[in-house]
Amino acid sequence: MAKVLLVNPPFYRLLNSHYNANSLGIAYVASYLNSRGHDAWLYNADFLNRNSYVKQNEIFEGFDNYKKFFENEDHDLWEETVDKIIEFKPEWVGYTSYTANITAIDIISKKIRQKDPTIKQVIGGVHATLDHEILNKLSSIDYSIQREGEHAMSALVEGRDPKNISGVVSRDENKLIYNFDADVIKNIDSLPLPEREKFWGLSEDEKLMVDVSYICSIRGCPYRCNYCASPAHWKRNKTQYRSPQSIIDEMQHVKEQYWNMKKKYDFSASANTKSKNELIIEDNSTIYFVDDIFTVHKERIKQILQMMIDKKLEMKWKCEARTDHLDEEICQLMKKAGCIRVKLGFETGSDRILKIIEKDETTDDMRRGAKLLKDAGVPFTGYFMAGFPGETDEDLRQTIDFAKEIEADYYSLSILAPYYGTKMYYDMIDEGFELDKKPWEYFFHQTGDLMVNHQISPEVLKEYLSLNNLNTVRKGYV
Ligand code: B12
Ligand code: SF4
Repeated sequence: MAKVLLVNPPFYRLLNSHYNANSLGIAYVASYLNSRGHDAWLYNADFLNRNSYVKQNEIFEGFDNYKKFFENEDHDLWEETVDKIIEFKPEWVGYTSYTANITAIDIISKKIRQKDPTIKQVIGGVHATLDHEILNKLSSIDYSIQREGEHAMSALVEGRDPKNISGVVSRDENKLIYNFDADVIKNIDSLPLPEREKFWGLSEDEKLMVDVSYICSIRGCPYRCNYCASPAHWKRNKTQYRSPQSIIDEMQHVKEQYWNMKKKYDFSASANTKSKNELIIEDNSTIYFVDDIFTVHKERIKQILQMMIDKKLEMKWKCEARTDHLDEEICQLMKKAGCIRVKLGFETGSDRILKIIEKDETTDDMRRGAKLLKDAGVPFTGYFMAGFPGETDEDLRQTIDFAKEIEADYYSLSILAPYYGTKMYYDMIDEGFELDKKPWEYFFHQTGDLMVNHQISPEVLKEYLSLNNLNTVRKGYV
């Protein structure tokens, strides 16, 4: 039996906010390990014992303070994280990684190595999957795992030779040994439900503050938008779907096990919603389907929604979708089945830019989809971006007009950052942008630090950002 701690590194805390939700990637790896008799726990180093969240614009205004954490590797916050990990006495530590987390993982893993060199350290998740060379950059990490971690991590902790485990990158003297991506898990229904109990370092009261209502029903996305990391992370043609029955079972499980707990915390997590009570999202009493496009298969989604209604689940939920994967029947069923928010990536109001970013969707598709939701009475958040390569003032003006026209219930406005691993990232490097020289921790959008478009005039950009006066919210919650 191996003792394993799976860590979600600090991120929002460094921006003066926090995120208390259960991180599904490591929760799946933990439950799989536990089902095989190991002792795997989750440690969310981003957790904070308070219920105030800062607004989206405040998060990004705090970017300078955020940078300071990375300049001081001995900051108390890193020491606190390391102490919590050491206190667990793990044999194995596994970090989940978005690109923005890599420097934090480097700082933490080096300190762990110094304090106890016997602990084996592994990195998995999005960045580890996208960056085959990550072990060359993280000197204290022993193994990196590409794509799904359940099988590869259990093979590692069970002592199989890393050189022969699919998905594992290891070191041999001075070179790396690759084993390609982990084999795709074809039957995701067969996986145990994600871990929702073993939270390291939290008191019983604090455990009630972890939002365990996140559900993943699809692994992957069949589209190819060139600013998005999903196609490279999951591989478009390998998208896997859970059965409707297993999703309903998980919803029922969450409701019965966790929604009746005595809550000692104001669960209204949306920071900017006081004026519209009906739109407040409450942690731990709203299911969040984290799938890239929950509605991607029309017949499948209709079946799921009908089952939610027939089983009288009466649970609130939110999801991500595309406007071209909605129809009247789906929207009506969504409303009846308890949907309180659909997150829609409109990105731009310019059809020219939609083509350039290979969105495979038009503004007319978007108008149609937004109207279907409105007619059915399902609230939606509109996600927009500015600063695409080649975008002109005229394109951005079209975005501003379009954003107003569609009358979303909430808006999330970003300045584009080409994420590591996206087609756009490599195209920009080919064009001479030195994105590969930027610190990892800059790789999240909205700050403008990774802006690649210098032809948009400051006035129009300001006008776009002033849409902030519309109902903008903290990213992630709506
Ligand atoms: C939900 C979500 C969030 C939530 C996370 C909430 C939470 N507590 O989990 C919120 C809203 C907070 C969020 C925030 C951000 N997100 Co986000 N998010 C997602 C989303 C939609 C789903 C993630 C998920 O749960 N997947 C389901 C699980 C099962 O999959 P998984 O995490 O990949 O885990 C599997 C493997 O990767 C692997 N694995 C994962 N971790 C580990 C660890 C070990 C040790 C091992 C062995 C294996 C392993 O095994 C898992 C099971 O097979 C993805 C897109 C997507 N579909 O993946 C984007 C995505 C991960 N996010 C992204 C980004 C950019 C961000 C932000 C930077 C955005 C921002 N500006 O704020 C922040 C960063 C937050 C941070 N902590 O650093 C990008 C990452 C791109 C990149 N190169 O880093 C993605 C891919 C979106 C995209 N399409 O481009 N996000
Ligand atoms: S932006 Fe959405 S639709 Fe496009 S590839 Fe990414 S997840 Fe799929």
